[in-house]
Amino acid sequence: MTDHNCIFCKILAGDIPSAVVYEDDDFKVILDVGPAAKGHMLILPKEHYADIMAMPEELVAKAFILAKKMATKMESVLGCDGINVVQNNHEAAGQTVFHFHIHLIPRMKHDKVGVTWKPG
Ligand code: DGP
Repeated sequence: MTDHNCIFCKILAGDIPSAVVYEDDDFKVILDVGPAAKGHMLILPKEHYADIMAMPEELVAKAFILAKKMATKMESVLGCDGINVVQNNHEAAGQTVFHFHIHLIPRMKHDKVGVTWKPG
């Protein structure tokens, strides 16, 4: 299902351009438009779910398995020292786009990346 008011649904439909890193039947992985660090990616399910609570368990599991695969690839391709895997739910936790997504943020030792989300 698609939410026509959702910016990520518009990206997934190709109505708004994005830099696509990976795609399969269930997900697209794109670069974040306002990266916390170079290579900051977002894993987006193709179906619209507002947050993790709204999403079927099987798809949540697939999303985090994909996060593991992308993080492994990210480490070998970018040579980063660490990776933040972040997933915000509801405004109080820092969610600004209400379509489930997982952030993958490459980190380097001693980098100056600020924490852009609230811990909840
Ligand atoms: P969150 O705060 O967890 O809901 O993260 C939303 C992220 O989505 C934020 O890091 C910026 C990113 N974002 C917002 N609009 C766009 C867009 O139009 N394109 C892309 N690629 N990323 C976007």
